[in-house]
Amino acid sequence: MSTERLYSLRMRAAQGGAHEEGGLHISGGEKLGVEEEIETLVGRLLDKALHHSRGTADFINLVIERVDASNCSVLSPLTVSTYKVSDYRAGRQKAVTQLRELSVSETAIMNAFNILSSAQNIRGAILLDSQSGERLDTRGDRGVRVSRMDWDQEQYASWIRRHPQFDSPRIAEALALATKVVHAQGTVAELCWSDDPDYVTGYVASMTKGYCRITHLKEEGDLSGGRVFFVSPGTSISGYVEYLERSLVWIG
Ligand code: PML
Ligand code: MG
Ligand code: MG
Repeated sequence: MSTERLYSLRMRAAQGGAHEEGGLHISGGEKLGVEEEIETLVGRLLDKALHHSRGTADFINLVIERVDASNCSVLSPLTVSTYKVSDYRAGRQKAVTQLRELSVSETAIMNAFNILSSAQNIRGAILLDSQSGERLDTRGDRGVRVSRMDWDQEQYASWIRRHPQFDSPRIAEALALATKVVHAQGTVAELCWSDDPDYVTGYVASMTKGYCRITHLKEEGDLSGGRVFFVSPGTSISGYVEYLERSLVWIG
């Protein structure tokens, strides 16, 4: 675990100009690393931005910020399970059942599916009240960008040795994000599927059920996707967003 001269790296890439000028969101990524790792991490983020199934980026925003390494928490990755389903309809039904079991209301579930299946250009997460289903953030297409979390590299190597079937940067990144999100005070569950047209597996994450992958949550070729966080009624949204965007979390 790195404790000195630690940097947060945040990338977002778009096509057709910057996101704020109407460009199409291509990809985003976040990493933590010490000074000597920055070049490598920047390389990985640029590679992700420039070789993407959503298109070729012509706008890349990369922010590298020194962060206070003394103030961090360490979270164990959520337990991962995979539900194999034959198509996205069965997958969505599975996700609905899980969200119901987590006491997310029918309205909130319906709103989440409507948002994710029509969203083609949201780069962060949408916050929904887990009971009323109302949208709680005021970020528009920007959404809430969870950052300042990453795997401890040694812990990741050991985790992968125990879970070789999950050896992919995409799963590593999504699991790190979901682990941070689920530990935020106020999170009831997260529902996610990728906005990449060639990746149809998504997940429902929660404290009680862990990270439950569902092999189909959309059809191949579909550009829709993103993340919805279901939040308990009465949660302070400014504190919630502050934790997701600013607090430092090592996964391991
Ligand atoms: C993404 O690609 O942005 C999200 C991927 C979510 C699912 C990853 C997995 O297969 O567990
Ligand atoms: Mg993404
Ligand atoms: Mg994506």
